[in-house]
Amino acid sequence: MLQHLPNADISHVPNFLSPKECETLYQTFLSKSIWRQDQITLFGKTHEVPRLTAFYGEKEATYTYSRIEMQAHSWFDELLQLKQKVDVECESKFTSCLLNLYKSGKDSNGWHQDNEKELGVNPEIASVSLGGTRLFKLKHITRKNLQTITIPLEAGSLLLMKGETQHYWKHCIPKTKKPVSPRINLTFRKILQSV
Ligand SMILES: O=C(O)CCC(=O)C(=O)O
Repeated sequence: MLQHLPNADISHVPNFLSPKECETLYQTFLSKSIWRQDQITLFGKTHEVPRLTAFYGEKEATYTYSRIEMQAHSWFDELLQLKQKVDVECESKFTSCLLNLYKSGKDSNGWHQDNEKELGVNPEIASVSLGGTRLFKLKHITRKNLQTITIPLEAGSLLLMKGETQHYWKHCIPKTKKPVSPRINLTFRKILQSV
């Protein structure tokens, strides 16, 4: 499915991974990833980031968002194999992966653009989902008359954002009161080293 949205280039492949692959990979990434709990200071108040994260990639890749700096751990086999499968599907070559673990519906990812300078002018982000389905929301930054878009990200799906999407659209994973299973999301990114 392709989202025909203005100022965006977004594609969604619902069955990128089989249910069996999803099950195995979920357990593997849950147990093998080096998860961290970061804190964020907003308006002078310090909060825990409402999810766990882990960052993997090529040697010396660093990624900074919301003033949190992450140093890449080296790829492990299953993650590198998934990256290679994503590279083929997206006809791209990703260099890093930020994993998010949403333990329950209380965990979330607030409205943001992935527009850090190390992602380049037109960031390309491929997002693979495992575990419970969560809603992915998109809203245009300047055209307030455009409706918010909601895409349920099911286990095994791949969402690719590229082109000028990050200049014009914010995205988020809102909290939910509905019962949801834990979810692991893997966002493959290209980090430019010289910025
Ligand atoms: O969990 C998701 O699907 C979105 C993750 C995300 O927006 C991010 O890591 O920047």
